[in-house]
Amino acid sequence: MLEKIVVIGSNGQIGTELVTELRKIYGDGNVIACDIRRPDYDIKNAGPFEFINVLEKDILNQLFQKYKPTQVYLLAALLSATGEQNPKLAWDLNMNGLLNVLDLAIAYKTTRLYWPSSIAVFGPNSPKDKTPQYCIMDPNTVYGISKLAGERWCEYYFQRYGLDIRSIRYPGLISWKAAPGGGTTDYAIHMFNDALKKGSYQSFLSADTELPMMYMDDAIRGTIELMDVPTEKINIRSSYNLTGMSFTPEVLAEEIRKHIPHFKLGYTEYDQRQEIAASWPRSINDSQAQSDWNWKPEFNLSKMTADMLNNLKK
Ligand code: AKB
Repeated sequence: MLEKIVVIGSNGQIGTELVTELRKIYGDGNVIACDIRRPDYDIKNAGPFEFINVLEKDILNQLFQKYKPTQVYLLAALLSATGEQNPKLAWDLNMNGLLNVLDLAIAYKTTRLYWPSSIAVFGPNSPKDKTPQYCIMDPNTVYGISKLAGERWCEYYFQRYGLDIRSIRYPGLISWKAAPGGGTTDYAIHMFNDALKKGSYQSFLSADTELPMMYMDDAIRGTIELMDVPTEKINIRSSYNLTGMSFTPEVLAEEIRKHIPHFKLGYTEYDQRQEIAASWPRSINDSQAQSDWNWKPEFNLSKMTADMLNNLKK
């Protein structure tokens, strides 16, 4: 079947790399990049682009009408740190954006829908180590609340309308191609950039704050793999736990020092992002993804660090 793929939120950290990868697989003309902002990355002329605000349902309807997408990726969202600065907007965008797309996916018989969730669905009373797929979930950020509610809506649309929806609870994503967008785990990316530019970094998370992370190459590969898995193999319609590695700022700095021996790590005064990070898991159990669709990360801390520094240097 000829695929027509719409990616909403294509200019963000994930979208930038996902669109490039999907275009390699399905052809430039079959992947429609959509965002509220003009794209400023290298693929802007490679294929179709549409200005879309996911909250404008009429315009969104015209998009579905025009392309009749077989697959939709909905990436537009406010992340944890930015969400806390504007909780109502975060709820509106993350929740109503999803509901708009869910309805249109039903109306236009979209074959598959991808929507990302996050480790932010876990909260202070969730188990911190090897956090399982199912456990207490009491998120205390508006981002986490919206992702948990979104997961319930996804499962509801699957059960009630048979919509083939697939989702991953991303850990912190590390990448060099596009800037990260207002998350708590972004400190790690800033550390790489500052290590190269200044030889030092002031972390807003404390030395021993351990968080689950993943290199973008693994995240993109995992996402496309999940979308390709036969329907009957998907046992989770809320969102799959997934992880690549876990580390603290101190451990990441040690790894960076193997390449930049003079690198110095300092710490800032109190930052609200410390509280957000403290409410999240230290590590994730992704055994369900391993058994359902053979998930396996390719990047560990040392391979990721070498690749990040190598690419950022260029
Ligand atoms: C964030 O830090 O908000 C995101 C996430 C973990 O979903 N990177």
